Amino acid sequence: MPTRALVGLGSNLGDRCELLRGAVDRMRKLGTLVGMSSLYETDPIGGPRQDAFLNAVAVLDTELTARELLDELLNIERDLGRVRRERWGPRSIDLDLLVFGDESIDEPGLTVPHPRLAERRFVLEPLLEAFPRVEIPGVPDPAGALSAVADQNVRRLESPGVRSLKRAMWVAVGGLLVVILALGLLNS
Ligand code: A4P
Ligand code: MG
Repeated sequence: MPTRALVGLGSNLGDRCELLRGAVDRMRKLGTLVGMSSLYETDPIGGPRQDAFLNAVAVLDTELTARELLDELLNIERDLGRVRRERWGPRSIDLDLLVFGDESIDEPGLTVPHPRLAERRFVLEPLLEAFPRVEIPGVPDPAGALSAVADQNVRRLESPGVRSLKRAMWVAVGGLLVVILALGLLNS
């Protein structure tokens, strides 16, 4: 029986989009990817002055244990060239195990649910988009927690697919208006 895991992805160094894509591709080998939020551009929380992050949340059904999954996520970070300098400093890729089924774990090197997730809009907003009915041990009201951090700045980015669909729609609407206008002129 697989466990549903929520994984937070973040990047504010290098080609952020490509790094997140690389991480998601590698995560497909760890189970079944059953959901993915949009990408969010987010103001950095904590740490030194640094560039904006791209954040997202993935929903993964996995047969791994929480410890095995975290080890694999740390391997992916290494694979993608993550270098650890200062805490909360800029990073090419950060993969956090946010939630692991209904498990509460507090061991050396592994705390689940992620201890700071309820204070962070860059986590809660994509998480609730990817898995609206999520139940988080210790966070009885995730939507309420999200309202409490509404002052943190995050911006949902449209996927290229949605963007080109909208562009095509506007072109079609524009074309229709031109035809209606031309018919009106012909009839007058
Ligand atoms: N670790 C323990 N539990 C976990 C878990 N559930 N998931 C250990 C992931 N790692 C876990 O992590 C340090 C160690 O935490 C790991 O070796 C693992 O054994 P790290 O990634 O090296 O250090 P870090 O990320 O700098 O520290 P920390 O405290 O995990 O930072 P956070 O809380 O992840 O915050 N602002 C925006 N807008 N977007 C961001 O993505 N990220 C951070 C980092 C700060 N501000 C941000 C963002
Ligand atoms: Mg981390």
